[in-house]
Amino acid sequence: EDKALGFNMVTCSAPVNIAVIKYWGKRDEELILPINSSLSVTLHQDQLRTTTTVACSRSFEEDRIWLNGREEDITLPRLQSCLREVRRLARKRHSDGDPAGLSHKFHICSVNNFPTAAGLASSAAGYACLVYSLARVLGVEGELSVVARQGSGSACRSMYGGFVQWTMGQREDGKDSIAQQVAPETNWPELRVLVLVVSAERKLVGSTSGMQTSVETSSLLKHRAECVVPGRMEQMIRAVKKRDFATFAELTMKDSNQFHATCLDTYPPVFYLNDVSRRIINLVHRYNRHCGETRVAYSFDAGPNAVIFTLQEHTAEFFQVGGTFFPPETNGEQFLKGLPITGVT
Ligand code: 2P0
Repeated sequence: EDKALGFNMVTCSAPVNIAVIKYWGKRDEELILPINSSLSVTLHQDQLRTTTTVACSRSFEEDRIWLNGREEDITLPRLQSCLREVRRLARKRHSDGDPAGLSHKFHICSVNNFPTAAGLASSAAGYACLVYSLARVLGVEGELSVVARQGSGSACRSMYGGFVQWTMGQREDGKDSIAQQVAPETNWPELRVLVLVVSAERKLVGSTSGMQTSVETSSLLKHRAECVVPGRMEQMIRAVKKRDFATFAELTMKDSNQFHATCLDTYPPVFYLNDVSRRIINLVHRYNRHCGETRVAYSFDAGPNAVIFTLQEHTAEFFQVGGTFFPPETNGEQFLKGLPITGVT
């Protein structure tokens, strides 16, 4: 902070979250209000994360943003929503005193330590980090998941660590569509998350347009939102609190599968899984069957990359079965193709 120059700067980082009960479909595109609640696991800060530096100064002429070193368009409506909402909260908070740099403009630099838009929840970590950094630089505290949600739906869940639910809410203004922690990560220290990078390419159909087409055309999605997810949310929260891995794993895999089924039920259909993804699915089921209990679960988002959930005690064995570890910076496609990943007998 440099008061003379009116210059303030903060750097924050936010991790990616992986949904085990998936968000897919909006009832309000502008406010980003979902058609169903969802639940996720926030990864550890030193895994997949976004780091954002926000500088705010009177000497800046306009708001500007750089993503991974490249300047991007600040007029993007979702970016503008976040800037507007954080400034509004700052005005409310400082109405009685120091305007805390409200006449200032922002320069924002954001970097991911993993491939952007490859279906690895880059927008979740990105918008969570943006909103948190803006709030910090303006001295705003309190409930911020409502603001992060307006950047990207899944971003509201990255505002908290551990196990997080995003309640869909009932209100038209979205004030009750917020994220809350269900249990801290310390509730289940043995849980492990492995990300298998099958492809680091940008996805063909973005989540926003994919889910829009699903809402318009898929009757399975409507059934899922109304009849399946409410019960699954309750079961999942119970499983997390009890550390019941078998139930957690089964619900996680079924929910991932139903999400991809709604993509296939979308017209025209959207394909996110590829042959490698399907081989991983088979491997996990064969492995669990071979063990006589559910030790490993998979989950896939809007891309072919696999997220594996298991417990500490089974991690080493599953690595061995899978053949090797797939670090996020490698090209998993080449890596995986050469592996005997269906070699469980
Ligand atoms: C999720 N996904 O719950 C689900 C599962 C992808 C599959 O949230 O339009 O990038 O920005 O609200 O949050 C991806 O959707 O979409 C997503 P927007 P978002 O994690």
